[in-house]
Amino acid sequence: MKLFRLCVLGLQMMLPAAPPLFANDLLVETGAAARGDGAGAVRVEARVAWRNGWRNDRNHDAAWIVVKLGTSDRPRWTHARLVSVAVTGGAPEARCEVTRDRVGAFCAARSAHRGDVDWTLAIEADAGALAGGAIEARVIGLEMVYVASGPFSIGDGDPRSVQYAAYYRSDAQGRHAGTYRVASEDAIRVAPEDGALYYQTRTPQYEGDQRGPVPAEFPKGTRAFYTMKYEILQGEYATLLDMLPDDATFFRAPFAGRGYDAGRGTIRREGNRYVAGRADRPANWISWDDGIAFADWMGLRPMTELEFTKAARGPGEPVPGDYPWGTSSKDRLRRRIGPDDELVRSGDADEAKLTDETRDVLGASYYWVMDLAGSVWEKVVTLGHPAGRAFQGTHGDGVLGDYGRATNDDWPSGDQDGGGYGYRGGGYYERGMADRAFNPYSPTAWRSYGSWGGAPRSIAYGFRAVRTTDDVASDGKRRADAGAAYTPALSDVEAVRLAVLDYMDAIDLSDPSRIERRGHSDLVKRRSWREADGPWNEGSMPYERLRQVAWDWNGDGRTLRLGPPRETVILEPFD
Ligand SMILES: [Ca+2]
Ligand SMILES: [Ca+2]
Repeated sequence: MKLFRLCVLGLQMMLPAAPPLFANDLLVETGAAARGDGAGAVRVEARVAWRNGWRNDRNHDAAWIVVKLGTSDRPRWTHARLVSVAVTGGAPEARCEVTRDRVGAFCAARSAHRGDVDWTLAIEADAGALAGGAIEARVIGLEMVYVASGPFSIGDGDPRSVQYAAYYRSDAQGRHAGTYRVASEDAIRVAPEDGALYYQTRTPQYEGDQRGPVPAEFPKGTRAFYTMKYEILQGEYATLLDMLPDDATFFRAPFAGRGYDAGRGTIRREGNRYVAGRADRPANWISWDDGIAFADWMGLRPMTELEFTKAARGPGEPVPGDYPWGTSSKDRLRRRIGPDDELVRSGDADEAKLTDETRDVLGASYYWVMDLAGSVWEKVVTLGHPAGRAFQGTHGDGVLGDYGRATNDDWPSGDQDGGGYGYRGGGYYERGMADRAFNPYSPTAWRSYGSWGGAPRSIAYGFRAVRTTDDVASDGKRRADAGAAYTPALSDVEAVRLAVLDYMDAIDLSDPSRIERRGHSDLVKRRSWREADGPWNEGSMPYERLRQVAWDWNGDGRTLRLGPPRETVILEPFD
Protein backbone atom coordinates (compact mmCIF):
# COMPACT_ATOMS: atom_id res chain seq x y z
CA MET A 1 0.00 0.00 0.00
CA LYS A 2 1.27 3.38 -0.85
CA LEU A 3 -0.30 6.22 1.00
CA PHE A 4 -0.20 9.46 -0.84
CA ARG A 5 -1.79 11.63 1.70
CA LEU A 6 -1.69 15.32 1.22
CA CYS A 7 -2.83 17.79 3.80
CA VAL A 8 -3.58 21.32 2.90
CA LEU A 9 -1.58 23.59 5.08
CA GLY A 10 -3.39 25.00 7.99
CA LEU A 11 -5.01 21.71 8.80
CA GLN A 12 -3.58 19.76 11.62
CA MET A 13 -1.09 17.12 10.73
CA MET A 14 -3.10 13.95 10.37
CA LEU A 15 -0.56 11.34 11.22
CA PRO A 16 -1.63 7.73 11.47
CA ALA A 17 -1.61 6.26 14.94
CA ALA A 18 -0.20 2.99 13.68
CA PRO A 19 2.26 2.15 10.93
CA PRO A 20 0.70 1.68 7.52
CA LEU A 21 -0.46 -1.82 6.80
CA PHE A 22 1.64 -2.69 3.83
CA ALA A 23 5.28 -2.66 2.99
CA ASN A 24 5.46 -0.31 0.05
CA ASP A 25 4.02 2.83 1.43
CA LEU A 26 5.16 6.36 1.14
CA LEU A 27 3.62 8.87 3.45
CA VAL A 28 4.06 12.49 2.53
CA GLU A 29 2.34 15.09 4.61
CA THR A 30 2.54 18.79 4.13
CA GLY A 31 2.78 20.80 7.29
CA ALA A 32 2.80 24.51 7.79
CA ALA A 33 3.79 26.81 4.95
CA ALA A 34 4.68 30.45 5.24
CA ARG A 35 6.46 33.11 3.36
CA GLY A 36 10.06 33.32 4.48
CA ASP A 37 12.27 36.27 5.10
CA GLY A 38 13.86 36.48 1.69
CA ALA A 39 11.96 37.86 -1.25
CA GLY A 40 10.08 35.13 -3.07
CA ALA A 41 10.85 32.48 -0.50
CA VAL A 42 8.38 30.07 1.02
CA ARG A 43 9.12 27.73 3.87
CA VAL A 44 7.21 24.47 3.95
CA GLU A 45 7.38 21.71 6.50
CA ALA A 46 6.72 18.11 5.58
CA ARG A 47 6.93 14.62 6.91
CA VAL A 48 8.20 11.83 4.68
CA ALA A 49 8.07 8.22 5.78
CA TRP A 50 8.11 4.78 4.22
CA ARG A 51 8.88 1.23 5.20
CA ASN A 52 11.61 -1.13 4.10
CA GLY A 53 14.00 1.52 2.90
CA TRP A 54 17.66 0.74 2.46
CA ARG A 55 21.17 1.87 1.76
CA ASN A 56 23.69 -0.88 1.17
CA ASP A 57 26.88 -1.43 -0.76
CA ARG A 58 24.99 -1.76 -4.01
CA ASN A 59 22.53 1.11 -3.95
CA HIS A 60 19.77 2.82 -1.99
CA ASP A 61 16.19 3.90 -2.24
CA ALA A 62 15.06 7.48 -1.85
CA ALA A 63 12.09 9.79 -1.86
CA TRP A 64 11.74 12.24 -4.73
CA ILE A 65 10.13 15.37 -3.35
CA VAL A 66 8.48 18.18 -5.28
CA VAL A 67 6.43 21.12 -4.04
CA LYS A 68 3.39 22.67 -5.67
CA LEU A 69 2.26 26.10 -4.57
CA GLY A 70 -0.96 28.00 -4.87
CA THR A 71 -2.78 30.77 -3.12
CA SER A 72 -5.85 30.48 -1.00
CA ASP A 73 -9.37 30.24 -2.38
CA ARG A 74 -9.17 28.40 -5.66
CA PRO A 75 -5.54 27.61 -6.27
CA ARG A 76 -4.05 27.09 -9.66
CA TRP A 77 -1.05 25.06 -8.67
CA THR A 78 2.38 26.09 -9.81
CA HIS A 79 5.58 24.11 -9.54
CA ALA A 80 7.96 25.56 -6.97
CA ARG A 81 11.68 25.64 -7.56
CA LEU A 82 13.46 24.46 -4.44
CA VAL A 83 16.17 26.36 -2.66
CA SER A 84 17.03 23.90 0.06
CA VAL A 85 15.65 20.88 1.84
CA ALA A 86 16.88 20.25 5.37
CA VAL A 87 16.16 17.18 7.45
CA THR A 88 15.09 18.55 10.81
CA GLY A 89 14.22 15.33 12.59
CA GLY A 90 13.57 11.63 12.43
CA ALA A 91 15.61 8.57 11.66
CA PRO A 92 17.81 7.23 10.25
CA GLU A 93 20.25 10.02 9.57
CA ALA A 94 19.33 11.41 6.19
CA ARG A 95 20.41 13.73 3.47
CA CYS A 96 18.30 15.63 0.98
CA GLU A 97 19.83 16.99 -2.18
CA VAL A 98 18.09 19.51 -4.37
CA THR A 99 18.70 18.76 -8.03
CA ARG A 100 20.67 21.27 -10.02
CA ASP A 101 17.60 22.42 -11.90
CA ARG A 102 15.88 22.91 -8.52
CA VAL A 103 12.81 21.01 -9.71
CA GLY A 104 12.87 18.67 -6.72
CA ALA A 105 15.02 16.89 -4.19
CA PHE A 106 16.10 13.36 -3.40
CA CYS A 107 16.08 12.33 0.25
CA ALA A 108 17.87 9.17 1.32
CA ALA A 109 19.51 7.54 4.29
CA ARG A 110 23.01 8.86 4.72
CA SER A 111 24.66 5.60 5.70
CA ALA A 112 23.97 1.88 5.72
CA HIS A 113 20.38 1.19 6.63
CA ARG A 114 17.57 -1.30 6.19
CA GLY A 115 14.12 -0.63 7.54
CA ASP A 116 11.71 2.21 8.08
CA VAL A 117 12.50 5.84 7.44
CA ASP A 118 10.59 8.72 8.94
CA TRP A 119 11.82 12.28 8.53
CA THR A 120 10.61 15.79 8.98
CA LEU A 121 11.78 18.24 6.38
CA ALA A 122 12.12 22.00 6.23
CA ILE A 123 11.81 23.02 2.61
CA GLU A 124 12.65 26.45 1.28
CA ALA A 125 11.05 27.09 -2.07
CA ASP A 126 10.71 29.91 -4.54
CA ALA A 127 7.27 31.45 -4.59
CA GLY A 128 7.97 32.68 -8.10
CA ALA A 129 5.28 34.97 -9.43
CA LEU A 130 2.64 33.94 -6.93
CA ALA A 131 0.53 36.85 -5.87
CA GLY A 132 0.40 37.97 -2.30
CA GLY A 133 -1.86 36.40 0.27
CA ALA A 134 -1.90 33.11 2.04
CA ILE A 135 0.20 30.51 0.30
CA GLU A 136 -0.98 26.96 -0.01
CA ALA A 137 1.57 24.20 -0.44
CA ARG A 138 1.49 20.53 -1.29
CA VAL A 139 4.54 18.39 -0.98
CA ILE A 140 4.38 15.36 -3.26
CA GLY A 141 6.70 12.41 -3.15
CA LEU A 142 7.54 9.20 -4.94
CA GLU A 143 9.61 6.25 -3.80
CA MET A 144 12.63 5.89 -6.04
CA VAL A 145 15.49 3.46 -6.47
CA TYR A 146 19.04 4.40 -7.39
CA VAL A 147 20.44 2.58 -10.40
CA ALA A 148 24.20 2.88 -10.36
CA SER A 149 26.37 3.91 -13.27
CA GLY A 150 28.34 1.39 -15.25
CA PRO A 151 28.13 -1.01 -18.19
CA PHE A 152 25.57 -3.77 -18.59
CA SER A 153 24.29 -6.24 -21.15
CA ILE A 154 21.18 -6.18 -23.31
CA GLY A 155 19.70 -9.06 -25.22
CA ASP A 156 19.68 -12.71 -24.29
CA GLY A 157 22.33 -15.38 -24.65
CA ASP A 158 19.67 -17.79 -25.87
CA PRO A 159 19.45 -17.40 -29.68
CA ARG A 160 15.79 -18.35 -29.56
CA SER A 161 15.14 -14.93 -28.05
CA VAL A 162 15.48 -13.37 -31.53
CA GLN A 163 11.91 -14.45 -32.31
CA TYR A 164 10.83 -12.09 -29.54
CA ALA A 165 12.81 -9.25 -31.13
CA ALA A 166 15.45 -9.34 -28.39
CA TYR A 167 18.52 -7.29 -29.09
CA TYR A 168 21.77 -9.07 -29.76
CA ARG A 169 25.35 -8.61 -30.79
CA SER A 170 25.46 -9.31 -34.49
CA ASP A 171 27.92 -11.44 -36.36
CA ALA A 172 29.08 -10.48 -39.84
CA GLN A 173 25.91 -12.01 -41.32
CA GLY A 174 23.49 -10.23 -38.99
CA ARG A 175 22.92 -13.31 -36.85
CA HIS A 176 22.71 -13.64 -33.08
CA ALA A 177 26.19 -13.81 -31.59
CA GLY A 178 25.34 -13.30 -27.93
CA THR A 179 24.38 -10.38 -25.73
CA TYR A 180 25.41 -6.83 -26.52
CA ARG A 181 27.46 -4.99 -23.94
CA VAL A 182 26.50 -1.34 -23.43
CA ALA A 183 29.77 0.07 -22.15
CA SER A 184 29.22 3.82 -22.40
CA GLU A 185 26.87 6.54 -23.55
CA ASP A 186 28.57 6.63 -26.94
CA ALA A 187 26.43 6.22 -30.03
CA ILE A 188 25.42 2.63 -30.80
CA ARG A 189 25.66 1.22 -34.30
CA VAL A 190 22.53 -0.71 -35.32
CA ALA A 191 23.22 -2.92 -38.30
CA PRO A 192 23.55 -6.58 -39.40
CA GLU A 193 27.31 -6.20 -39.13
CA ASP A 194 29.97 -7.78 -36.99
CA GLY A 195 29.86 -6.41 -33.44
CA ALA A 196 26.90 -4.08 -34.04
CA LEU A 197 23.60 -4.11 -32.21
CA TYR A 198 20.81 -5.77 -34.14
CA TYR A 199 17.45 -7.49 -33.82
CA GLN A 200 14.95 -9.36 -35.95
CA THR A 201 11.49 -8.12 -36.79
CA ARG A 202 8.37 -9.66 -38.16
CA THR A 203 6.20 -6.57 -37.85
CA PRO A 204 8.40 -3.47 -37.69
CA GLN A 205 5.49 -1.49 -36.29
CA TYR A 206 5.81 -3.55 -33.13
CA GLU A 207 9.48 -4.46 -32.98
CA GLY A 208 11.22 -1.51 -34.60
CA ASP A 209 12.76 -0.30 -37.84
CA GLN A 210 16.19 -1.94 -37.29
CA ARG A 211 17.82 1.40 -37.99
CA GLY A 212 20.38 3.49 -36.22
CA PRO A 213 22.57 4.78 -34.95
CA VAL A 214 21.34 5.38 -31.43
CA PRO A 215 22.82 8.83 -30.78
CA ALA A 216 25.10 9.64 -27.90
CA GLU A 217 22.42 11.84 -26.34
CA PHE A 218 19.98 8.93 -26.02
CA PRO A 219 20.09 7.73 -22.39
CA LYS A 220 21.61 4.28 -22.47
CA GLY A 221 21.63 3.34 -18.82
CA THR A 222 25.35 3.49 -18.15
CA ARG A 223 24.88 6.75 -16.30
CA ALA A 224 23.31 6.61 -12.87
CA PHE A 225 19.62 7.36 -12.65
CA TYR A 226 16.74 7.01 -10.26
CA THR A 227 13.68 5.04 -11.25
CA MET A 228 10.32 4.92 -9.55
CA LYS A 229 10.32 1.86 -7.29
CA TYR A 230 6.77 1.00 -8.36
CA GLU A 231 4.57 1.79 -11.31
CA ILE A 232 2.47 4.94 -11.00
CA LEU A 233 -0.25 4.14 -8.50
CA GLN A 234 -3.88 5.12 -8.85
CA GLY A 235 -3.67 7.43 -5.86
CA GLU A 236 -0.70 9.19 -7.39
CA TYR A 237 -2.43 9.64 -10.70
CA ALA A 238 -5.56 10.92 -8.96
CA THR A 239 -3.38 13.52 -7.25
CA LEU A 240 -2.16 14.71 -10.63
CA LEU A 241 -5.75 15.03 -11.87
CA ASP A 242 -6.80 16.75 -8.69
CA MET A 243 -4.19 19.47 -9.13
CA LEU A 244 -4.52 20.04 -12.88
CA PRO A 245 -6.39 23.03 -14.27
CA ASP A 246 -9.97 22.16 -15.17
CA ASP A 247 -9.39 22.11 -18.93
CA ALA A 248 -6.53 19.66 -18.62
CA THR A 249 -8.59 17.16 -16.65
CA PHE A 250 -10.73 16.46 -19.71
CA PHE A 251 -7.67 15.11 -21.50
CA ARG A 252 -5.90 13.32 -18.68
CA ALA A 253 -8.80 11.65 -16.85
CA PRO A 254 -8.58 7.94 -17.76
CA PHE A 255 -11.91 6.64 -16.49
CA ALA A 256 -14.61 7.63 -18.99
CA GLY A 257 -14.54 4.41 -21.01
CA ARG A 258 -16.72 1.35 -20.49
CA GLY A 259 -14.94 -1.38 -18.62
CA TYR A 260 -12.80 0.93 -16.52
CA ASP A 261 -14.42 0.02 -13.22
CA ALA A 262 -14.51 -3.69 -13.96
CA GLY A 263 -10.91 -3.46 -15.15
CA ARG A 264 -9.32 -2.60 -11.80
CA GLY A 265 -9.73 1.16 -12.28
CA THR A 266 -10.80 3.05 -9.18
CA ILE A 267 -10.10 6.70 -10.03
CA ARG A 268 -13.22 8.83 -10.09
CA ARG A 269 -14.41 12.37 -9.75
CA GLU A 270 -16.24 13.37 -6.59
CA GLY A 271 -17.52 16.88 -7.06
CA ASN A 272 -14.48 18.88 -8.05
CA ARG A 273 -12.03 16.42 -6.53
CA TYR A 274 -10.38 13.38 -8.04
CA VAL A 275 -9.92 10.40 -5.78
CA ALA A 276 -8.81 6.79 -6.10
CA GLY A 277 -10.82 4.10 -4.34
CA ARG A 278 -7.68 1.96 -4.19
CA ALA A 279 -4.89 4.48 -4.01
CA ASP A 280 -2.21 1.80 -3.72
CA ARG A 281 -3.22 -0.13 -6.83
CA PRO A 282 -1.01 0.29 -9.92
CA ALA A 283 -2.52 2.80 -12.31
CA ASN A 284 -3.67 0.99 -15.43
CA TRP A 285 -5.59 2.61 -18.30
CA ILE A 286 -2.73 5.11 -18.51
CA SER A 287 -1.87 6.19 -22.05
CA TRP A 288 1.57 7.34 -23.18
CA ASP A 289 0.53 10.99 -23.11
CA ASP A 290 -0.92 10.45 -19.62
CA GLY A 291 2.32 8.89 -18.45
CA ILE A 292 4.61 11.57 -19.83
CA ALA A 293 2.30 14.24 -18.43
CA PHE A 294 2.76 12.66 -15.01
CA ALA A 295 6.53 12.52 -15.59
CA ASP A 296 6.76 16.17 -16.66
CA TRP A 297 4.54 17.31 -13.81
CA MET A 298 6.67 15.42 -11.31
CA GLY A 299 9.95 16.69 -12.76
CA LEU A 300 10.92 13.27 -14.12
CA ARG A 301 11.15 11.76 -17.59
CA PRO A 302 10.25 8.54 -19.40
CA MET A 303 12.82 5.75 -19.34
CA THR A 304 14.40 4.09 -22.34
CA GLU A 305 14.40 0.44 -23.32
CA LEU A 306 18.05 0.30 -22.33
CA GLU A 307 17.41 1.81 -18.91
CA PHE A 308 14.60 -0.66 -18.38
CA THR A 309 17.10 -3.45 -18.94
CA LYS A 310 19.74 -1.87 -16.72
CA ALA A 311 17.26 -1.39 -13.88
CA ALA A 312 16.17 -5.01 -14.24
CA ARG A 313 19.54 -6.72 -14.56
CA GLY A 314 22.27 -4.62 -13.15
CA PRO A 315 25.82 -4.92 -14.45
CA GLY A 316 26.20 -8.69 -14.71
CA GLU A 317 25.84 -11.08 -17.59
CA PRO A 318 22.28 -12.46 -17.52
CA VAL A 319 21.30 -16.09 -17.45
CA PRO A 320 19.39 -17.10 -20.59
CA GLY A 321 15.71 -16.22 -20.44
CA ASP A 322 16.13 -14.13 -17.31
CA TYR A 323 13.37 -12.21 -15.60
CA PRO A 324 14.18 -9.07 -13.62
CA TRP A 325 14.57 -11.20 -10.50
CA GLY A 326 17.60 -12.86 -12.04
CA THR A 327 16.32 -16.35 -12.81
CA SER A 328 14.46 -17.84 -15.75
CA SER A 329 11.70 -19.25 -13.53
CA LYS A 330 8.42 -17.90 -12.16
CA ASP A 331 7.95 -20.82 -9.79
CA ARG A 332 8.81 -19.01 -6.59
CA LEU A 333 7.08 -15.75 -7.47
CA ARG A 334 4.49 -14.74 -4.88
CA ARG A 335 3.91 -11.13 -5.82
CA ARG A 336 1.04 -11.82 -8.18
CA ILE A 337 -2.31 -10.15 -8.75
CA GLY A 338 -4.86 -12.05 -6.73
CA PRO A 339 -8.56 -12.68 -7.32
CA ASP A 340 -9.32 -9.44 -5.49
CA ASP A 341 -7.35 -7.54 -8.19
CA GLU A 342 -4.61 -6.61 -5.71
CA LEU A 343 -0.94 -7.48 -5.78
CA VAL A 344 -0.25 -10.02 -3.06
CA ARG A 345 1.84 -8.30 -0.40
CA SER A 346 1.58 -10.54 2.63
CA GLY A 347 3.18 -13.77 3.77
CA ASP A 348 6.17 -14.61 1.62
CA ALA A 349 5.32 -11.60 -0.55
CA ASP A 350 5.84 -9.18 2.32
CA GLU A 351 8.39 -6.69 1.09
CA ALA A 352 10.05 -6.68 4.49
CA LYS A 353 11.38 -10.10 3.47
CA LEU A 354 13.13 -8.81 0.38
CA THR A 355 16.78 -9.82 0.18
CA ASP A 356 18.95 -10.77 -2.76
CA GLU A 357 17.96 -14.37 -1.99
CA THR A 358 14.22 -13.63 -2.25
CA ARG A 359 14.18 -11.41 -5.30
CA ASP A 360 12.44 -14.17 -7.26
CA VAL A 361 9.75 -14.41 -4.58
CA LEU A 362 9.09 -10.66 -4.47
CA GLY A 363 9.62 -10.05 -8.17
CA ALA A 364 12.35 -7.52 -7.42
CA SER A 365 15.06 -6.52 -9.85
CA TYR A 366 18.81 -6.52 -9.27
CA TYR A 367 18.45 -3.04 -7.78
CA TRP A 368 15.22 -4.02 -5.98
CA VAL A 369 12.95 -2.19 -8.39
CA MET A 370 9.51 -3.77 -8.12
CA ASP A 371 7.21 -5.14 -10.84
CA LEU A 372 9.38 -4.41 -13.88
CA ALA A 373 7.98 -7.71 -15.14
CA GLY A 374 4.31 -8.17 -14.42
CA SER A 375 1.58 -6.00 -12.95
CA VAL A 376 1.18 -3.53 -15.84
CA TRP A 377 3.29 -3.12 -18.98
CA GLU A 378 6.08 -0.59 -18.75
CA LYS A 379 6.17 2.09 -21.42
CA VAL A 380 9.65 2.92 -22.62
CA VAL A 381 11.34 5.11 -25.21
CA THR A 382 12.43 2.80 -28.01
CA LEU A 383 15.53 2.48 -30.15
CA GLY A 384 13.38 1.26 -33.01
CA HIS A 385 11.82 4.50 -34.24
CA PRO A 386 13.20 7.91 -35.26
CA ALA A 387 11.12 9.68 -32.63
CA GLY A 388 12.57 7.41 -29.98
CA ARG A 389 16.16 7.80 -31.13
CA ALA A 390 15.68 11.57 -30.98
CA PHE A 391 15.08 11.34 -27.24
CA GLN A 392 17.75 13.16 -25.25
CA GLY A 393 16.60 12.44 -21.74
CA THR A 394 15.54 15.95 -20.81
CA HIS A 395 13.73 16.23 -17.51
CA GLY A 396 10.28 17.57 -16.91
CA ASP A 397 10.08 20.92 -15.19
CA GLY A 398 6.87 20.35 -13.27
CA VAL A 399 4.84 22.51 -15.64
CA LEU A 400 2.42 21.12 -18.24
CA GLY A 401 1.28 22.82 -21.41
CA ASP A 402 -2.22 23.23 -22.81
CA TYR A 403 -4.45 20.18 -22.60
CA GLY A 404 -2.31 18.88 -19.75
CA ARG A 405 0.46 17.82 -22.11
CA ALA A 406 4.13 17.23 -21.41
CA THR A 407 6.21 19.99 -22.96
CA ASN A 408 9.64 18.44 -23.60
CA ASP A 409 10.40 18.66 -27.31
CA ASP A 410 12.66 15.61 -27.38
CA TRP A 411 10.08 13.28 -25.84
CA PRO A 412 8.00 11.06 -28.13
CA SER A 413 4.35 11.98 -27.88
CA GLY A 414 0.96 11.05 -29.25
CA ASP A 415 -1.21 8.18 -28.14
CA GLN A 416 -2.44 7.16 -31.57
CA ASP A 417 0.57 5.67 -33.33
CA GLY A 418 2.70 8.54 -32.13
CA GLY A 419 5.79 6.38 -32.44
CA GLY A 420 9.01 6.47 -30.49
CA TYR A 421 7.95 4.39 -27.57
CA GLY A 422 6.99 0.82 -26.80
CA TYR A 423 6.28 -1.76 -24.13
CA ARG A 424 8.39 -4.03 -21.97
CA GLY A 425 7.90 -6.45 -19.12
CA GLY A 426 4.44 -7.86 -19.78
CA GLY A 427 1.14 -7.06 -18.13
CA TYR A 428 -1.80 -8.59 -16.33
CA TYR A 429 -5.15 -8.50 -18.12
CA GLU A 430 -8.28 -10.26 -17.06
CA ARG A 431 -9.02 -11.54 -13.59
CA GLY A 432 -7.38 -14.87 -12.85
CA MET A 433 -5.42 -15.00 -16.08
CA ALA A 434 -2.89 -17.80 -16.40
CA ASP A 435 0.73 -17.18 -17.29
CA ARG A 436 1.45 -16.96 -21.00
CA ALA A 437 4.59 -16.46 -23.05
CA PHE A 438 5.06 -12.84 -22.03
CA ASN A 439 1.98 -12.01 -20.02
CA PRO A 440 1.89 -11.09 -17.33
CA TYR A 441 5.64 -11.68 -16.91
CA SER A 442 7.99 -11.12 -19.81
CA PRO A 443 11.63 -12.17 -19.76
CA THR A 444 13.76 -9.06 -19.55
CA ALA A 445 15.15 -9.18 -23.08
CA TRP A 446 11.91 -9.93 -24.91
CA ARG A 447 10.56 -6.97 -26.78
CA SER A 448 7.81 -8.17 -29.08
CA TYR A 449 6.09 -4.80 -28.55
CA GLY A 450 9.20 -2.84 -27.67
CA SER A 451 8.64 -0.35 -30.49
CA TRP A 452 4.88 -0.26 -30.72
CA GLY A 453 4.09 3.45 -30.60
CA GLY A 454 0.38 3.18 -29.96
CA ALA A 455 -1.03 3.87 -26.53
CA PRO A 456 -4.71 3.24 -26.08
CA ARG A 457 -5.75 3.29 -22.47
CA SER A 458 -5.77 -0.38 -21.57
CA ILE A 459 -6.36 -2.55 -18.56
CA ALA A 460 -2.75 -3.75 -18.68
CA TYR A 461 -0.84 -0.56 -19.57
CA GLY A 462 0.87 1.57 -16.93
CA PHE A 463 3.84 3.85 -16.63
CA ARG A 464 6.99 4.41 -14.60
CA ALA A 465 9.22 7.48 -14.74
CA VAL A 466 12.90 8.04 -14.04
CA ARG A 467 15.41 10.85 -13.53
CA THR A 468 19.09 11.03 -14.38
CA THR A 469 21.19 11.82 -11.36
CA ASP A 470 23.31 14.92 -11.08
CA ASP A 471 26.42 12.78 -10.71
CA VAL A 472 29.27 14.42 -12.48
CA ALA A 473 30.91 13.03 -15.54
CA SER A 474 34.40 11.90 -14.67
CA ASP A 475 35.90 14.69 -16.75
CA GLY A 476 33.88 17.33 -14.96
CA LYS A 477 32.64 18.68 -18.26
CA ARG A 478 29.24 19.90 -19.14
CA ARG A 479 26.68 17.31 -20.01
CA ALA A 480 23.78 17.44 -22.39
CA ASP A 481 21.57 16.89 -19.40
CA ALA A 482 18.27 18.65 -19.47
CA GLY A 483 17.59 21.21 -16.87
CA ALA A 484 21.17 21.35 -15.78
CA ALA A 485 23.67 23.15 -17.94
CA TYR A 486 26.32 20.87 -16.55
CA THR A 487 27.08 19.03 -13.36
CA PRO A 488 30.09 19.82 -11.24
CA ALA A 489 31.55 17.30 -8.87
CA LEU A 490 31.21 18.95 -5.55
CA SER A 491 34.81 18.21 -4.74
CA ASP A 492 36.03 19.16 -8.17
CA VAL A 493 37.72 22.52 -8.27
CA GLU A 494 37.56 22.57 -12.03
CA ALA A 495 33.82 22.14 -12.05
CA VAL A 496 33.25 24.80 -9.45
CA ARG A 497 35.34 27.16 -11.53
CA LEU A 498 33.07 26.45 -14.47
CA ALA A 499 30.08 27.12 -12.30
CA VAL A 500 31.42 30.48 -11.33
CA LEU A 501 32.23 31.37 -14.89
CA ASP A 502 28.70 30.60 -15.96
CA TYR A 503 27.43 32.55 -13.06
CA MET A 504 29.34 35.56 -14.19
CA ASP A 505 28.15 35.12 -17.75
CA ALA A 506 24.64 35.07 -16.50
CA ILE A 507 24.91 38.37 -14.73
CA ASP A 508 26.23 40.03 -17.85
CA LEU A 509 29.39 41.56 -16.50
CA SER A 510 30.27 44.61 -18.47
CA ASP A 511 33.87 43.62 -19.01
CA PRO A 512 34.11 40.16 -20.58
CA SER A 513 37.87 40.21 -20.28
CA ARG A 514 37.43 39.65 -16.61
CA ILE A 515 35.73 36.34 -17.27
CA GLU A 516 38.69 34.09 -17.48
CA ARG A 517 39.54 30.63 -16.47
CA ARG A 518 40.89 30.79 -12.99
CA GLY A 519 41.96 28.37 -10.35
CA HIS A 520 40.80 28.05 -6.82
CA SER A 521 42.92 30.82 -5.40
CA ASP A 522 41.67 33.22 -8.04
CA LEU A 523 38.13 32.51 -7.04
CA VAL A 524 38.92 33.78 -3.61
CA LYS A 525 40.47 36.85 -5.14
CA ARG A 526 37.44 37.42 -7.22
CA ARG A 527 35.34 37.32 -4.13
CA SER A 528 37.43 40.14 -2.80
CA TRP A 529 37.00 41.95 -6.04
CA ARG A 530 33.28 41.61 -5.80
CA GLU A 531 33.14 42.83 -2.28
CA ALA A 532 35.41 45.73 -3.09
CA ASP A 533 33.16 46.66 -5.96
CA GLY A 534 30.15 46.73 -3.71
CA PRO A 535 26.75 45.41 -4.79
CA TRP A 536 27.99 44.45 -8.20
CA ASN A 537 24.72 42.91 -9.25
CA GLU A 538 23.02 46.23 -9.10
CA GLY A 539 22.10 47.53 -12.48
CA SER A 540 22.99 44.37 -14.35
CA MET A 541 20.24 42.06 -13.28
CA PRO A 542 17.19 42.17 -11.05
CA TYR A 543 17.81 40.64 -7.70
CA GLU A 544 15.28 37.88 -8.19
CA ARG A 545 16.96 36.71 -11.35
CA LEU A 546 20.35 36.83 -9.74
CA ARG A 547 19.03 34.83 -6.87
CA GLN A 548 17.65 32.21 -9.22
CA VAL A 549 21.00 31.91 -10.87
CA ALA A 550 22.75 31.59 -7.58
CA TRP A 551 20.42 28.88 -6.43
CA ASP A 552 21.70 26.70 -9.19
CA TRP A 553 24.86 26.25 -7.21
CA ASN A 554 23.42 26.30 -3.77
CA GLY A 555 22.05 23.53 -1.68
CA ASP A 556 25.19 21.62 -0.99
CA GLY A 557 26.83 24.16 1.28
CA ARG A 558 30.02 24.06 -0.68
CA THR A 559 29.71 25.94 -3.88
CA LEU A 560 27.90 29.24 -4.05
CA ARG A 561 25.53 31.00 -1.78
CA LEU A 562 23.76 34.24 -2.16
CA GLY A 563 22.78 36.17 0.90
CA PRO A 564 19.77 38.37 1.47
CA PRO A 565 19.13 41.19 -0.98
CA ARG A 566 21.97 43.61 -1.56
CA GLU A 567 24.56 41.36 -0.02
CA THR A 568 27.40 40.12 -2.07
CA VAL A 569 27.89 36.65 -3.42
CA ILE A 570 29.94 34.49 -1.13
CA LEU A 571 32.04 31.62 -2.31
CA GLU A 572 31.74 28.88 0.20
CA PRO A 573 34.86 26.85 0.92
CA PHE A 574 35.22 23.80 -1.21
CA ASP A 575 37.71 21.00 -1.34
CA1 LIG B 1 5.31 -3.74 -14.78
CA1 LIG C 1 6.99 20.89 -18.71
